[in-house]
Formats: sequence, structure tokens, C-alpha cells
Amino acid sequence: MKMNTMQSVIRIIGIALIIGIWGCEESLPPIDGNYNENIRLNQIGYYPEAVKKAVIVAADANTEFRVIDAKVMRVVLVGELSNEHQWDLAGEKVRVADFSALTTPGSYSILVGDMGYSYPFEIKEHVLRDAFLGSIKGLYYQRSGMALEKAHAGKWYRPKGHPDDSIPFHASSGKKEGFIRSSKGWYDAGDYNKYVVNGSFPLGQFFQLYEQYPEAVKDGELNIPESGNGTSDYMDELRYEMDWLLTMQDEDGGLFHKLTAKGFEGMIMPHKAISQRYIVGKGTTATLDFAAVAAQAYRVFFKTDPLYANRCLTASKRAYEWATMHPAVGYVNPEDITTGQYGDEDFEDEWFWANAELFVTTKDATYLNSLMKNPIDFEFTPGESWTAFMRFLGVFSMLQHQVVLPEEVAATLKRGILGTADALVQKGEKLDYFQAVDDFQWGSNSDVLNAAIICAQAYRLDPKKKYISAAQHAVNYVLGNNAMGYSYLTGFGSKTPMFIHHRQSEADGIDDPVPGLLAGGPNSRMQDTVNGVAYPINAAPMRSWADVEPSYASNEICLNWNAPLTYVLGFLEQEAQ
Ligand code: 9MR
Repeated sequence: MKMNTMQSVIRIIGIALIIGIWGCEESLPPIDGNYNENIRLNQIGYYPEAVKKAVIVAADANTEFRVIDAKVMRVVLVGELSNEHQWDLAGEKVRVADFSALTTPGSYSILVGDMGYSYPFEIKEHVLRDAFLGSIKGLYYQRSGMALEKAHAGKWYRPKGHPDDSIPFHASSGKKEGFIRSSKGWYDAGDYNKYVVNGSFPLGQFFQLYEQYPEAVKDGELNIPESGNGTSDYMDELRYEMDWLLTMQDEDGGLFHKLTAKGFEGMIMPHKAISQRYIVGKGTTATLDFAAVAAQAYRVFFKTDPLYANRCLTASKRAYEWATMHPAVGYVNPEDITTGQYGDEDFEDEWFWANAELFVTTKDATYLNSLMKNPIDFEFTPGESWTAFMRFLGVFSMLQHQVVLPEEVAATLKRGILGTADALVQKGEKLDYFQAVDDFQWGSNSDVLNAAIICAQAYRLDPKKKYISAAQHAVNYVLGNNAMGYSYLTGFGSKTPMFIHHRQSEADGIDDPVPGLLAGGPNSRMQDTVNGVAYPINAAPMRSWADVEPSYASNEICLNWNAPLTYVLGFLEQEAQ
């Protein structure tokens, strides 16, 4: 990633000349807090060697931009804006300010003609560290069955909600009577229910980061109740979810689909949301997703807690057995249940993921033979997420453990990922705001980031700058370089969502929403307009977003959206400087 010395020298001379031409005396308008929202950039900042491009909406031709060192109010770089582009996904006419040449650490703002200043940002190493840790701490705030103490939660402390220690079965579970204890776990999203499909899938993404970068988060870094216990705070947080998932396995090995109230609760605090909850449904997707993540759990917990790891692996194999006997049991909400369905009638991706993780963990060729029966689909399609992106998780795990793979399988996987990543890089070069998604659906921010994960894996296979830049552009997009001009991560950036669809944030009487949660993002389907949500008029796909609490289709938060953000931020913190 380092520039060669000659390039650096030329760059420094260039910047010195520019500053010389502009002179230090030129008086700059004060930065008085009136930032111009039409100058879009990553509101947190950039690594020194990163490609850095701000996007300026509706700027005049021949306008210059200047990067100002905000501490000493001095121009450090002057550049020309690009020609104007008509960006249809964003519905905007834009010019680009490329300030990649600026590599000196500092606090900056961009001044464009007479438009004024951009939001402030930093250039430094580890610039994304706080956002990375924040995105994990967001999970702590989602913990069910536990009071959040002031010492860890700050002003967002709250009483314990949803002990879930005695939950009756709904008829759809196949059980006629009885109760189970199904405590712990994270709330899925803005609602308080717990879903096995969307517990397992994001947990798999979180585990992936740990397997690849076990040192990414150390003990004591997150200020959670387990801090100081000698194991990574990250793994402590993830175990809180794994513990719950284990409770959702039936005696015969199958997984119940979800733990839920019959309908969504009102916008009230967890401890006040006391509607009766039930164990609902049982099916193949939940069972296979669990089998996959529990096999992964064996690998990531083995060093610190072999007993727990073994328990996870046994549970994984039992789940897999159940799925073998029940290979295609779908899930549809029963008539009296209206909460998240997470239904999927295509079981192939789930089979693939379970086979891949079990093979990597056990090295039993039966799993590998089973997954190699069908050609592997390497195409990335926006909107797959919890329905299909898990096959990529299987591929990533296999590539991570290439030594256990036959050579030709490893070669196929490598070719597949590099091919997809190359296509995504190319898309990102052409598409609005340099990201790779051209269809903005429910949870689009996670699509942008899932595409980035593929590029991150490509980088791990073949460390070319284009792959890491693609991942960085995706992060820049969610942190402010986008058509809404918002950093979509609550509490991180200058302009962040204030009215996420999140029951605690709505009900706690605190102005700031719970931090570290990623809003779903623009959703061109706008399913919630039926409930009166108003989107920007004639919203282009990338502007189909509204920072209003009722907008569950664009402004909710969700585990499977935080997960790829954590992964990509963690990856960049380890690999990019
Ligand atoms: O992310 C889910 C999206 O793909 C679906 O289209 C949508 C409607 O079924 O549900 C989304 O998931 C929600 C889940 O059903 C309930 N908890 C909140 C989730 C995020 O909005």
C-alpha cells in the first residue's frame, strides 16, 4: 500500500507549490458550523494512503476546491473539480473533488468556491477504529434479558427486558405443550423479537472477522459487562447471541424458527413490552443456518473454551441430521403471527453454507462432496442478504482454510471470488458514489457492504489496491459520501440519523438514538408509504430514504446490516493504512 518514494517527493513538492501560490495570508471564511450538505464525503475520515473523493452537488463549472487544515485554517491542497456527471441512481448532477494527494494526517474541511465548507473529517491511521468498535457496541445495546447498566451503556442505560425464561410453544412449532428457557440473544432490529435465521447469518459474518483477524478486538475495549475477563470483548459479545441460538434447538435437532410476540409491540421500552412471546415454527432454513454458524462457533471458541466449542459442534451435527431428514421445510407466518417472517423457499444457499462450515470444521469429505454436487453461484445480487448471501460465507470459510481443500476446489473458489470482485470493482468505477450496488432495496446499506466484503476477500487472496479501495468506497458511502449526505451509522459522523425505527431510541426520552446502529438505507420499493411515510419527492433510488421513525423500510436498524459494517471496518482497520 505504500507509495514509492519518488511519488511521495513529487507529491510533497506539488502541495508545497500549491500552498506557495495561494500564500498563507489569504483569509479564509470562518468555519462557523454552517456546513454545506452538498459537499459529500466520509464524515469520519480517510486513511493517509486511501483514494479520497468528495462529491459536490450542483457546483458551478471551473470551480476550484480547497482542502483546509481546520486547526490552523490554512489551505493545504487546491484542485479542480471534475466535469459534471449526471448520476441517475442518485438523481443528481455532480462534480468530483479528488484529494487523494493529501496524505498528511490532520483535521480538514473542504471549501468549494462560494459554497462554503464540507463537514469536518480526519486523515489518519486507524481513523475508523472508533466506528468499528461502535458498530460492535451497538450489539450490546441490543441485548435482551439483561439490564444495561450506566457504567457500560452511559445515558442509554435501561432496565432488563424480555427475560424469556419460560416461553410457551406456538402450535406451529410442532409442540403441543410445555415451555422452554430461551434467554439472552440480541433483539433483531427495531423490534424485540429474536429470529434464528437472522441471528445465525449475521453471527456468521461476525465470526468471519474473528477467524481472519483474531486480534481485532482485545479484552476491555468495548466496556461491556464481560470486559476484563481475559477473553476478547468481541467474542464475549458474540457468545451472548450464540448462547441464545443454542436454546432454540429442539430435542430432535431441528431449530425453531423464531421467538416472538404475535405482533410487533408499540414504540415502548423493552421492560414495558410484555406481550406474551412464543416459540414459533421450525424449518430447514433456520436449522441449516444454525448448523453452519454452530460449526463455525466450534472453531472460534475452541481455544478459549473447548467444552463450549464441542457443545456447539454436537448441536451443529444434530441440526444437519435433522435437515437431512427434512430437506425442504419452509416457513410462512401462521395466521395469528405478524412479525418478521424471514421465510425462504430456496434452501440451496443454506445447504451450501452448512456443508462448507461443517466440512471446514470436521474435514469430513461427505460435506464437501455434497456441496460440490451443484455448480457454485458466485454472482453477487443486491437484496440476497439473509436469503442467499450465506453461500459466500461458506466460500470465505473454505478459502480461509484452503489447506483442507483439494487443489482444484481451492482454485475454483479463488477464481470465483476474484471474478466477482473484479466485476464489483468495475461497477464501482462507473456507479454513483463509487459503490457497486445499482438496485436499492430494503437494507441497501448492507448490500453495499456485502459487495465490499467480497472485495475484501479478493484482497486477502490477491492484495491489489483496487480491492481495498472498493471496500473503502463502500465505507465512505455509508459514512456520508452518498446522495442523502448522511452518515448512516447512529452517533458516528456530523449528520447522522436521529429518528431510526428502533423502539428503545423512540421511547427512552433521550434525543440521541442508541449509537452504533446502521440504518437500512435507501429503499426504492418504499413499502412503508402505505403507512404514510413521506420520502423525498420524486426520490431517485439512492435518495429513497427518510430519517423518520415510522420508516421501517428505510430507517430501521438490523443485525444483518451491522454485521457487514463491522466486518468491513474491522478488515480495513487491519489491512489499510
Ligand atoms: O430485512 C428484511 C427484508 O429483507 C424484508 O423485505 C422485510 C419484510 O419482510 O423484513 C426485513 O426484516 C425485518 C424483519 O422482518 C423483522 N425485524 C426487522 C427487520 C428489518 O427491517
